Amino acid sequence: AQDCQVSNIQVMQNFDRSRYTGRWYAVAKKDPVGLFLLDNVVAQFSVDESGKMTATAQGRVIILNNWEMCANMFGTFEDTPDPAKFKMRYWGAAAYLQSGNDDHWVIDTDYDNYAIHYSCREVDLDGTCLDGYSFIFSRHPTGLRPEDQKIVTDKKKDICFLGKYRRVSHTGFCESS
Ligand code: AZE
Repeated sequence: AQDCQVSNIQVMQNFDRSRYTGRWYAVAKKDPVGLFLLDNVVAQFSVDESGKMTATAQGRVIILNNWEMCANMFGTFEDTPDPAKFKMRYWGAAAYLQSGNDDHWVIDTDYDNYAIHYSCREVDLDGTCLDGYSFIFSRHPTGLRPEDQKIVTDKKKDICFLGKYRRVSHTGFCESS
């Protein structure tokens, strides 16, 4: 099932954005090229009155000349024909933070414990992902439940990012800001 073609990646069936709302703790991440959220990454998803999905995210970053800070980020999601595939426009609370427009795919979630997110920024000529990132989220700040770990490992393989993740530590760095 893994030919690593971005266009063949299976996403969550019948994705329910309202069940996805609330707080998610990043427990692992696969980095893209360039600047990225380092650790202490927490995301909060909402659905507004009109049904549009929005999110905020926090995470430790190091910008410019080794300036360490907590990045407060915002994202708005544009729907696509697939309910689990979005376009995310994102920006920082401060102008010197990053902004952009990325794919935002929900690969799998049980809504109550784990979620696997995927974003390919650049598809290679052969159809595989040349530059992408992914977050493994948990509802629990302590990490994934043992029973969810195999599901997550299988999905990492399906999206061809197995072995490319790093653990995301939570030290409280962003809790005061
Ligand atoms: C994501 C999900 C919730 C909303 C947002 C997310 C992504 C944020 C970034 C932030 C990068 C910031 C940098 C600052 C210097 C996927 C966690 C906005 C990609 C690099």
